[in-house]
Amino acid sequence: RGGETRVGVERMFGLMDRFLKSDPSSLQKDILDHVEYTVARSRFSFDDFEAYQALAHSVRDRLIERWHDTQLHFKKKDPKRIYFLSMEFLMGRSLSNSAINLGIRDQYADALKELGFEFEVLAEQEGDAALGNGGLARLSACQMDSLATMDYPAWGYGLRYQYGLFRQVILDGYQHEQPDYWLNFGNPWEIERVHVTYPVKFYGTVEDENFNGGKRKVWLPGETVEAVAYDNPIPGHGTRNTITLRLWAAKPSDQIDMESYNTGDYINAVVNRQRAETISSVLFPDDRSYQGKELRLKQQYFFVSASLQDIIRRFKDSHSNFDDFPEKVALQLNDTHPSLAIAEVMRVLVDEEHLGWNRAWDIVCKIFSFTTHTVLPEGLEKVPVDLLESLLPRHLQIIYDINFDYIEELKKRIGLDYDRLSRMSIVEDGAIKSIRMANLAIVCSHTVNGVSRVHSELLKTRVFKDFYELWPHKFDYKTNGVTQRRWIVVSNPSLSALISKWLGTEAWIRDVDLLAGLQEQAANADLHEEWRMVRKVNKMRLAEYIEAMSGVKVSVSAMFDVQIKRIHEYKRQLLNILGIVHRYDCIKNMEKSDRTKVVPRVCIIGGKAAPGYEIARKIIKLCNAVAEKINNDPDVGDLLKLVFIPDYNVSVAELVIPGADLSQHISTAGHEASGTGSMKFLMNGCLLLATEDGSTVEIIEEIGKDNMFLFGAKMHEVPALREKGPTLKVPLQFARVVRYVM
Ligand code: GL7
Repeated sequence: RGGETRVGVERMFGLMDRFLKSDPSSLQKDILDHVEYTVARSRFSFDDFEAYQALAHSVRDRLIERWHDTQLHFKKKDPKRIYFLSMEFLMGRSLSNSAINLGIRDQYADALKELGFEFEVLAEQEGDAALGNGGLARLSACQMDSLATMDYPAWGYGLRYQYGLFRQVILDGYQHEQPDYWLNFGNPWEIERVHVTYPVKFYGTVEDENFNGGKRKVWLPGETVEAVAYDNPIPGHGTRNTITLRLWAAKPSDQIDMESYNTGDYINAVVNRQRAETISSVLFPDDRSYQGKELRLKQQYFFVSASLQDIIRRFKDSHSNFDDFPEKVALQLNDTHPSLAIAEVMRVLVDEEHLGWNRAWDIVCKIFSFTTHTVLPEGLEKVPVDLLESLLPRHLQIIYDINFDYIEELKKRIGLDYDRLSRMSIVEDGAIKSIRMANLAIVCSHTVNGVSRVHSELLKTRVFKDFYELWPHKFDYKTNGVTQRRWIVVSNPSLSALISKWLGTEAWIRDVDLLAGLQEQAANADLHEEWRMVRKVNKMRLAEYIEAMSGVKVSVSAMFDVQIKRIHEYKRQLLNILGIVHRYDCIKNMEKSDRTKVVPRVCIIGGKAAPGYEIARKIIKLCNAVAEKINNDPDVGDLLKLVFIPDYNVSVAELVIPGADLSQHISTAGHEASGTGSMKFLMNGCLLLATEDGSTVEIIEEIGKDNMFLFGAKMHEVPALREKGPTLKVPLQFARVVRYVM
């Protein structure tokens, strides 16, 4: 914990004097200078997008100032650093978040007004940074914000994909994917570090070499690619602590393949070099499994190797003895995706730093901790041995050696229980011999955490039962959270102002527990009235968006019933749609006089299906078909509408969540490791319709069963229900759906 950061960074170097000024006329000058010198437009004629670019650069200047101060401070203090390794970060837009965390959003808004621009309008010019799939990736982004705000000396490491998560276009009700080349218009929030580059090696062979009278392994790689750092400063709120999200891009290495140049095949040589860039070109769009793809493995090693070279270089800048490494370095593995880092640290310490296996192993066991985000054993990553052997031959040897020592140790602890030994082995001897990345991560980490209490119970009793029995002390849980800065302050400014007014402080923006103070006013009619007004305005904004995106006019006095998340069978959008069909059916069969009792409802569904996930794609088509039918039935009118919001992403969530009355989190109990959407809706005063799954269990404890609509089977009831199979009613329901849709 960098507890002293705030005070420290501020006092150091008398920095207050160096702040760029933030009064409206300084800001205006700044923006206009950027229009002229950065965007290269005339300061007398520029459009909204150019104004956004200039504004973003002006905010970025202020970020950079604090960011440099933070680096200097930590360099001097040399605290233990947290390194958060994640393949995915769903950052969304940065402008509002940065300006708010810097405490100068309102000053900018004033400055812009005089120039004839509106802050919010410019903020919407920014595209989303969608370098991730779903909850796991957005969690990483929220964690970066919190680490900065809470003054941790933390670094995030990831990949700078050129194509983020695909754009979803709906044609004739079907999902179509379009590439998201998000860097097309530049990215003012990143700083390219042309001098922070590392070679990353692949393929080749491992040879034995004579060394100190013995033998040692030497990896002779077959391909080298350069990793270039792109830094994204992440400002904390109410602190000068501004941490770094360092993303790696692949570039061709400078090491020239003389062979091809000499043979005169210049064009092919250049084209081959250029292929290196494909490593960081595209994010895999499946949100759960990546089994057996070479490019995916390459991406994993590429980012792990570059990050570790960077981390070790930073450590060696001020330390000469690796025994201090665990005092200065904590490596958090965000799911199994970065777990090659374990083998890589061993390789560097043994092969390059010549520490000796036992000493290196001792260090490795102290530095890694592992967060798992999965419930299902089939969701656990496995890497085919053949693939690893060809791409990273030395790492495979190291993993085998780790496994050998570990299994020997295990035999001493549990005896010759071969079934259990084979379940716990890092190497799986199946039809396709594979490395179980989760087993590797558990064996080598000092802490393994689940992401909610029930998730952790599932890990202990099912998914990792064998490991829990062996090392109960390693297992822990950290229930997911979301940052109120993004999910209230940025996305719902009117609610934010209301909360600060009624609490009489803005301190809740840093300390979310203070929101509980509103309980004292729970019965206050004025607060209710203001709250309703805020909701209404947000609903109007959302209704406009719905009309613009889908052409459907919705009434803001209807209840907005929302389910937005990745499309998955276990998340049960299908059940929601069947429920909507049933509601439609009821309304149609109702006496006219009874219809007055129906609460008008706008059902909103949004989410992307993984491109290869056929059933999920069909659920989208079904939703659109049902919507078509219902929305065009004048007999039902405003009593029921269904809208599929296309291209769900962080910015769409920021718009939809503040306008929701009811939100659905209805996964089959025992399937959602945590779920974080529910927390975002809850913070915005939305009611939840939920199953007892993941973090909902803890939400129930916090807010009480009476304050939410609990729904569906409990976890322990699910197996018996599955056993029983479908009841007779189900085919009838389907028959109805088919009748309505066709
Ligand atoms: C997930 C879980 O499914 C989700 O329940 C959890 O909230 C999230 C963050 O911990 O991680 N695991 C996963 O692979 N994805 C998730 O969203 C994509």
